[in-house]
Amino acid sequence: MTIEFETLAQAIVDGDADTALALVQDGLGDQKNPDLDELANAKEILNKGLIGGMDIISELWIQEKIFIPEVLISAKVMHGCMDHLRPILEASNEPPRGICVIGTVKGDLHDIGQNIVGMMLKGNGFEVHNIGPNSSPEKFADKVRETGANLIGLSALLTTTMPMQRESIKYFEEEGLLETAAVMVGGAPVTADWAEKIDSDGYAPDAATTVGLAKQLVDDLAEELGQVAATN
Ligand code: B1M
Repeated sequence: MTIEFETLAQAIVDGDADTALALVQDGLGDQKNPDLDELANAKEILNKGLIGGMDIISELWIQEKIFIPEVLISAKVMHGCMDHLRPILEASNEPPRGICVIGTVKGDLHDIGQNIVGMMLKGNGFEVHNIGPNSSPEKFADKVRETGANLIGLSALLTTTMPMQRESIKYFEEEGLLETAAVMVGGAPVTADWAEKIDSDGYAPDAATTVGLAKQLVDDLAEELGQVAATN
């Protein structure tokens, strides 16, 4: 028997932490889909249950049927559920195929999407340093220098904070960081056109696509720098 994803999504919408957590635990345990391995199962719970719930929240907010306090409660339940999926989604025994500093740009407090992207990158062999929401260009730059990162991920969820992606890229350029690191951008209002306009190296619309983009960017960079690119 597998868990009801609609019930899980509804528990996220209702801010019902007990039900949501119980369903996630069921989905990872006794009631997991027998046709899927542990990782595929965790991805299914994330995509169909948790992100499904946040999609409903977005719709209800647009329609002004719910307000910020309800959204915050749902976001908290989502974070609690993600804590249970994190160890599975992030598990990887390979040497890192790239080092990524990821965060949401200054002025922007949304962190659910970038946390998911960070988890997926970790699970696909990247060393990930998630510096969280409201991160200034200086904070990104410090972390890149400290970790020797070759990939920077800038998330923005507001049209008013998208220009901070451009500001951040300009700052990294001035600081000479872009000679050894590529920048990718994402977030609900971000588009491929915008990414090109602000001289980002790449854009991805969702976490799954970001993994492929990240691999491509570090391989291209390695080639440019005359290093041996990772395969796959
Ligand atoms: Co905010 N909010 N919010 N909010 N919020 C939006 C973004 C909004 C579209 C809602 C709406 O009005 N329809 C709207 C923005 C409108 C606009 O700019 N055009 C909005 C607004 C207006 C605001 C406030 C200004 C509200 C206010 O105070 N009046 C305020 C801003 C605060 C601030 O940041 N300074 C605000 C506050 C909040 C909460 C704090 C209540 C809460 C955030 C809680 C948290 O994150 N801890 C919140 C939420 C939850 C949302 C919505 C409902 C959901 C966002 C989310 O988590 N989605 C959102 C509605 C929407 O997006 N349609 C909304 C689920 C998540 C899995 O998706 O983040 O898109 P997403 O991430 C995806 C992809 O985009 C991509 O991969 C992820 C996984 O597939 N991706 C990347 C993300 N980052 C990436 C980076 C990459 C690559 C891919 O490479 C680096």
